Amino acid sequence: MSQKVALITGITGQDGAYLAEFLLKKGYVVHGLKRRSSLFNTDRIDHLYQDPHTRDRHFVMHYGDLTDSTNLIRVIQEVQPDEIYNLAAQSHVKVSFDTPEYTANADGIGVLRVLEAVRLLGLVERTRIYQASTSELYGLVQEVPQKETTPFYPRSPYAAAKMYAYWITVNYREAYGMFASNGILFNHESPVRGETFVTRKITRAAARIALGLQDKLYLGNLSAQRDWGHAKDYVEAMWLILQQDKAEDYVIATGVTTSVREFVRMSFAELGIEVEFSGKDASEKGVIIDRDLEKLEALGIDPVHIKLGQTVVKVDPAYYRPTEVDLLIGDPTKAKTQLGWEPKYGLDALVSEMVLSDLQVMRKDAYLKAGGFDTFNYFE
Ligand code: NDP
Ligand code: GDR
Repeated sequence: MSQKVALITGITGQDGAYLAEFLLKKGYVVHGLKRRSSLFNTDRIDHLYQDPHTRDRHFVMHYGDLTDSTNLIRVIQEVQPDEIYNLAAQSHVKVSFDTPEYTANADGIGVLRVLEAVRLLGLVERTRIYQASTSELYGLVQEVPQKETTPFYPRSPYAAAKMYAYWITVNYREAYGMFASNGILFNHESPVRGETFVTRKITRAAARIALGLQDKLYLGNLSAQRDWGHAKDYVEAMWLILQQDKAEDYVIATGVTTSVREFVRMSFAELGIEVEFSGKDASEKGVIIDRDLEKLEALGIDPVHIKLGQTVVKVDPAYYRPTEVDLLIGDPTKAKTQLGWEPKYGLDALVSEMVLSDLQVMRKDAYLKAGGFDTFNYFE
């Protein structure tokens, strides 16, 4: 049997990197679409890179953008993919309020461009399409836990664009018989999660505070609740969705929800630092109330930076969203029964992996600082 060929848009992102690795292990030839950038933007996939002069390459990158139809048509024609994973998007909910038109173009119409390219190139029979849909579609709570039949109520330009993307995918499936499926994925994180999403912002800051590189972490809505899983588990679900006999849409989630506040507590606790919250709304703060000296020592952290009574978390309303999604908790029953999908990571393991990875990363900054070099943190 010939090797399967996959095209991943958004390959330089968190999910793109995990999925590329997953598909390469399965023996696929993986093509990826990356945007031109004035700086290198391939950190997450550099370990997969193959020199263009290598014969029989399994990993090939193409310049492209979801806002450019002719580019997408050319790349898809060249690659002739068996499977397209459309992961590219302006994926930050808060930023979508600042760039609503661009977000609609890339996240909404971008999907239409991919679907049309496949149709116009006569690849409907050959190419299966996965669309990266999102739990943000559920927005304002209508029902919990949220499942495939729960009504949508988008609460941001991002979610509204993804709602168009969801339905145009369903429409092309019904109108043209395409194998096109939505994975409605709840939040999923990892050590390579973008640094401005809340989990990574927290694990990064906890590591920096422990190493004396930063005093405080400013956050927005501490009461928001999310169903957080691990990206590694979720890319497996994407693949399973495209291996079915029939194209359908699936919720992918853990079924457990946790507040941002609790995620903060868990992250500091992983480092042997106990944080307690007091106050309300914008005056709420998190203070160090205890430290586990044995744990700190085992992790090589100097307790001098961890002062009892020190405020390490404050609220900055600048991080509030004009309209918020308060509670997400998914019901993955359909994925479990039909796909045989089961997440391997619980929240404890996810937090632990992220915090310990950031501790490693931040140690580099600590060495630089100790050597007299300035380090700059954009996220304080
Ligand atoms: P990231 O933000 O980490 O990655 C997004 C990717 O899309 C990056 O490779 C980015 O390129 C690329 N991209 C952005 N705009 C364009 C464009 N106009 N043309 C081409 N490429 C573009 O997101 P994740 O990996 O976390 O998420 C993957 C997908 O899944 C997204 O569509 C997201 O909306 C969706 N999703 C994510 C969830 C999550 O919890 N992670 C949950 C549900 C859905 P660059 O690196 O150059 O910025
Ligand atoms: P989300 O993820 O909006 O759910 O979208 P994010 O981590 O940005 O926010 C989660 C919740 O935390 C609250 N919050 C903060 N968020 C950020 N980014 N920064 C803060 O300082 C902060 N303080 C509190 C937010 O208000 C929110 O309630 C992610 C993205 O990956 C989407 O692309 C994806 O579709 C959804 O998950 C499922």
